[in-house]
Amino acid sequence: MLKLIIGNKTYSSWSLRGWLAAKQSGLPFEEVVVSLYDEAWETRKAQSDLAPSTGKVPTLWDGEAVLWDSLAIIDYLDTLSGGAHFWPKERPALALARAMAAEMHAGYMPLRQACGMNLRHVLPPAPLSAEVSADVARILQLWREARTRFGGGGAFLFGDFGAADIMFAPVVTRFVTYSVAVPADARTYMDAILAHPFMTEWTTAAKAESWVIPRLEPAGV
Ligand SMILES: N[C@@H](CCC(=O)N[C@@H](CS)C(=O)NCC(=O)O)C(=O)O
Repeated sequence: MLKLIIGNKTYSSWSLRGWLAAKQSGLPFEEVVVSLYDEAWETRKAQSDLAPSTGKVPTLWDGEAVLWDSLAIIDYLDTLSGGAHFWPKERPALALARAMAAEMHAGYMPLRQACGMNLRHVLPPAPLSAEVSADVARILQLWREARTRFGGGGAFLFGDFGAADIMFAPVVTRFVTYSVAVPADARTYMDAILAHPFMTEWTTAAKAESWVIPRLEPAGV
């Protein structure tokens, strides 16, 4: 059976992407949660199941095959599950979905640094830097473009839940955590993500965690 190693569900945005991909594949998998950055972490990350990724999660084992990195995991599981669960079929939609997923994977550093994923809090609105605001504006523009051109009346970016939604799901939770102001169409999309059964399963499990990683907690809370 597949084995997916992930970090704390409260904090680990890349793990959420890998886990959503495993769920979306429909394939059975064993889930192993490791507690990131605690006193045992340096030892834990050197163990044989995490050594290939140098301790990065998500890490996916498929027998002797191992891969890490959320986007690589999505593509591997897409292949393994028959190619029908992750990407839109039509080329213009496929092109935008792939470009959006890649842009998310490689970019938005100001947003990612200023607004780490933390499912424990909804913080009062606070001013965003110009760089973070630019990331937010770009994401909202891409969501609107995908849904307008290719949403086809479905609830997600390209109609059905897929790889692009998986990549942006932790952005949705960040917008909630940091009370980022969004227009109504974005809020509708965010609500669909938050209500997706995979997301409610993850957030319920996150709420049951007791780990606290001080450096990932907002100041003054
Ligand atoms: N590019 C990777 C990023 C993975 C990553 O940085 N994961 C973080 C947790 S969210 C991690 O493994 N941190 C542990 C460490 O760096 O020691 C992906 O797409 O999966």
